[in-house]
Amino acid sequence: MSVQKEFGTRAIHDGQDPDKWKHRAVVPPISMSTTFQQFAPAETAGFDYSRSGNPTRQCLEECIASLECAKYALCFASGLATTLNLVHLLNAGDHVVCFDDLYGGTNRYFRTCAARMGIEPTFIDMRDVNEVEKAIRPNTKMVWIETPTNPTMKLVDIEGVSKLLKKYPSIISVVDNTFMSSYFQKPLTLGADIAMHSLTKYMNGHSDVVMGAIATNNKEIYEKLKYIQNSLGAVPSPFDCFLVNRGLKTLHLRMERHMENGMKVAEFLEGHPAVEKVIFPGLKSHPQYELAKKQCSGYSGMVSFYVKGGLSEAKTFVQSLRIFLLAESLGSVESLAEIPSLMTHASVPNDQRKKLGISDNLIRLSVGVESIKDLLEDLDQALKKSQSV
Ligand code: P1T
Repeated sequence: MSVQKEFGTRAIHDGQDPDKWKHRAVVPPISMSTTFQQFAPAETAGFDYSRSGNPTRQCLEECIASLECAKYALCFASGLATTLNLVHLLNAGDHVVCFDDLYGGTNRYFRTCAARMGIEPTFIDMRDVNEVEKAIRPNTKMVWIETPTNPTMKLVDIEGVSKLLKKYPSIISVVDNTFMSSYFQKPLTLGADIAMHSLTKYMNGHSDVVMGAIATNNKEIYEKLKYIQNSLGAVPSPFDCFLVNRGLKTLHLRMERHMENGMKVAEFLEGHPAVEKVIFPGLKSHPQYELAKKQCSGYSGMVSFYVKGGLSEAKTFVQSLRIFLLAESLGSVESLAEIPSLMTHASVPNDQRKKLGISDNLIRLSVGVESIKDLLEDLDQALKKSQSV
């Protein structure tokens, strides 16, 4: 029998033992001090300088490690700062195999900044695991997976890729777990080396912090990344760590409601005359529905769909919404809608966007935890308006 406590208990307690603090505070104090008094030179009570380590950050890192079933976790100033730190595990001349359908900012980072530093990315469709093997070169050192992808909700078989990579021990696999959160998907138990997050999204869940994290069971990778975390210095503030810690305490509750609402929205859209096609891994019509059922324990509130028509219908739809807010980002309690081709994925080159299915009538919804009746009524009235242009 496992002595591991269940997810909701770990989210509320792990890393936050009141015995850690002098007054046994139930809520971890926000340790704003940038520096820590030493007993003697280089003799500390565990912390010396807040970039290198901070008590509030440590609480959060321990909690995230527990939620990802990992031994170690590290937090960074944003999701993209996390990506940057991970790429610093590599050397100029190394090659990275990336899923071709990534968050626009990750795609841009690999194509421009990382490429300028001598890191060579290749973008492939990883829905077929065999394509990963075909893309591997003698200098391949990292495989970058995002699943489900942002915004077209394609899936990668994490276990399949991890099995394949056993033949290539010098290649590190990274799974961007942002869309599922630690609650619905555990990349490390499926064999990945590193799970990464934009904590900005579901993990924090309240649209008030930008932050990222990694989790791993590999001590060597952890130690290298801890060194890089301190050397690059893109660390989050203690106040933000406190907020994410608080957000995590309701992650399991929020995700259940996001899934329930997401499912109802997806089903509603699938039957709506103004909708061309819906993409949601929890729908039987999703081409990778079986894989989603196998590797995730649920679905988030991310629903993409093609509205009938083109850019003008899409614009009318998002501008007619009254409860869904027209905004980038995702994974928070409030519902958001956006047009990826103009917003989150505008930096992806036009021909690549076309190939990936990010056309001007693609809408991405982040379904929040509001009352479903109001959300469906809102979508219905905006869809009707979109067709009357
Ligand atoms: O925004 P930041 O915390 O730096 O995280 C980057 C990031 C990484 N990975 C995924 C899957 C993401 O979706 C993001 C950020 N995405 C948005 C801002 C968005 O609206 O899609």
